[in-house]
Amino acid sequence: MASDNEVVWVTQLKLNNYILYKTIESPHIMTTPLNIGLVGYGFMGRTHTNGYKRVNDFFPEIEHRPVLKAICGRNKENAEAFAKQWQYESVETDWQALIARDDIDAIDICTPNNTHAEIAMAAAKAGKMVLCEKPLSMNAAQGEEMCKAIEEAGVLNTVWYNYRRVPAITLAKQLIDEGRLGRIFHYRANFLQDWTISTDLPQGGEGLWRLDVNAAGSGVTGDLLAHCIDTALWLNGSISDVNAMTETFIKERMHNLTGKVEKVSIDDACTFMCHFENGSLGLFESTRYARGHKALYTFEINGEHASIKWDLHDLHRLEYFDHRDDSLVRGWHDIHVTDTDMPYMDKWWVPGLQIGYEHTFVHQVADFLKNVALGKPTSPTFREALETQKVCDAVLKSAKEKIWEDV
Ligand code: SOE
Repeated sequence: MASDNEVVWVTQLKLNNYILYKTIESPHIMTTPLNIGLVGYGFMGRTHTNGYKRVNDFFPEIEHRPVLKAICGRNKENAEAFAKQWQYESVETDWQALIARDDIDAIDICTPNNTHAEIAMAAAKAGKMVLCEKPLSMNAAQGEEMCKAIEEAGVLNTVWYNYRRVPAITLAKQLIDEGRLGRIFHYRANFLQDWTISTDLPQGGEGLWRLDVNAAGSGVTGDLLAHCIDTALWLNGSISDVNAMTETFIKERMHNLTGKVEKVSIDDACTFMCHFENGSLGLFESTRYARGHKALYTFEINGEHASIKWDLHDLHRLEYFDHRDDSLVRGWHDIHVTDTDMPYMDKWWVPGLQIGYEHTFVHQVADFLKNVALGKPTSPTFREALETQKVCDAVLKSAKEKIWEDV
């Protein structure tokens, strides 16, 4: 057994593209603790915490080791239950008290969107590193304030657009950057869900704040299309202008916080088209009313030489068609992104064995920690995530005013 200060090194022997894992005990390798204070114990609190817990096991070369110092949530009982389940050392019920603590290095924000700005700016002012769940802010103006605060304080930061770190998507980025697709003509993305179709579903409060415009800022635009936009900006560059339509299918819902039936002001569905600055055309659709779809995030990119397709329900595969292939075998290649030369995959199992959704958060923690050692922020930074916010604002304005809107 390795002692606390020892790390079990995993060495890899590469044989015919097949990796054999051999576990040996290393001499004492000291890691530097990085004390995490996480605000919010919901779904995202769990995904991030899992990332912190797993990262050093699978990325043993990383110098920093996240320590689950404190979980913060308004409901003491829930926060304590979360601390017990996930092994946080302490509990806070006031995020300001958390930020005031000297033993916290990084604040991770997993609370509803309307609280991101206040917590992030206070954390930056106190000199803490800030990791913020997506979307960055309620709107671009608020996002700009957040960027200024972070930059003025000079603290390390990142925004959790986790899908960038699905190995198949990272591979797509690599193929595009290598120029394999040639000139890009089309970018198409969807994010379809069906969980808000019932008229009985209330809005507001824990779990359902995504339906409350005062907590979420917008509906599917900020929640789901924001993911599609972040990936698109990363893979295909800036968007110059948009033309959108939105719909709110269920106009009133009981509000959990007031107990009254109130107007629903979020967008239940949003479709937009756009021009990218590289000359390609974009088409995006998102809804929570696509019966049968739980989290169908897909995109397709069509270039002069080749096309790429990806689907979250099959996230470890990348579909690739290259017109330059010999015509007798030309067709869609189904790349099973599990070989050890694929992004991040040398850290996991043997070729053919895939990883999933939770690993994207482990990867983001790993990249964040590597950059902490270098003193660099991690992409997407607050400033980069602000670009997504600007597109969301333009989309919502275009839909409201029925016009083309510049980003
Ligand atoms: C909404 O249902 C949601 O949980 C989003 O908030 C996440 O960002 C997305 O990844 C999955 O769907």
